[in-house]
Amino acid sequence: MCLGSGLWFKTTAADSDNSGMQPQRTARLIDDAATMTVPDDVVVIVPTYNEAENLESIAAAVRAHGYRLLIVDDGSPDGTGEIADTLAAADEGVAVLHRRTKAGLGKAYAAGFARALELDGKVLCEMDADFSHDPSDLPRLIAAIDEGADLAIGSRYVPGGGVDDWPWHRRAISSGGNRYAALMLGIKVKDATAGYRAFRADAIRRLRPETCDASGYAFQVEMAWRASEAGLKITEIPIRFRDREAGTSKMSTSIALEAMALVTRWGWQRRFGRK
Ligand SMILES: Nc1nc2c(ncn2[C@@H]2O[C@H](COP(=O)(O)OP(=O)(O)O)[C@@H](O)[C@H]2O)c(=O)[nH]1
Ligand SMILES: [Mg+2]
Repeated sequence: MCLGSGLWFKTTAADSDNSGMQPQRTARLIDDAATMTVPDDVVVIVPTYNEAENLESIAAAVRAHGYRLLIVDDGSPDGTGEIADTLAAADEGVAVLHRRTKAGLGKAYAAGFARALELDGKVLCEMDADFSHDPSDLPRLIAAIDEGADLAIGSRYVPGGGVDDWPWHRRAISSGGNRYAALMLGIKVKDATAGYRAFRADAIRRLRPETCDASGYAFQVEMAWRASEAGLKITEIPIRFRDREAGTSKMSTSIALEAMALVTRWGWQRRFGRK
């Protein structure tokens, strides 16, 4: 495990602008509540496994907003980790967490959250590397945190949200998984499997993702469940989810089965009181 880049910068582009204009940070603190998130407070965590074709453009899209980027790569054999190191070397707003082997999306996020807290992120986002999550939706998720949410979920299943160009079997897994999770766990969230999220840092400290059971995509359900059990404020923001254009999906039968088995187990534990 090593970091591709050393220090994070703590100023925004506007802060270091010596053109005589008011720095953006100061202007916003005067205009808004003192708790208003500035771009440098945000760490967008992007897990990668074989995303060489997508990484440079997704990194550019995140950095264009001024948000910090943390790439969590699980030893991708296609050179994604090396691309991440090059990006981090050229930009101190980009960091890389290298993990030796592919251990699943959930474990990658748990490690990423721990690192993002060490880096003093105030709002921690989850986003896929493949443009299924449109980076231009990030400000809406972060605005929901500023408006009081502890967790903002980019949701496909609230009015205005949806899925474009997914094959029928992926739609079935996604909507069936959501309905099953709602039934077994009593979660009110409409899109509990969504992987596009923003968390207030305190919410992550409370939810302790490093103690989650799930290794794969069930991690998203587990975190939504924990958040709802903890009484955190969850806001769903409509998003259009698009199928990836480059690279291949890592969704597999074993990942779907892990999710199904875990949700079933949690549901039984919930009903019969064993934790
Ligand atoms: N680090 C890491 N990233 C992963 C792993 N599995 C998936 N990802 C990443 O998680 C994101 C979502 O995966 P993807 O294959 O697009 O899933 P799909 O959109 O459900 O088909 C992508 O950025 C992947 O590269 C993993 O085991 N480790
Ligand atoms: Mg994807």
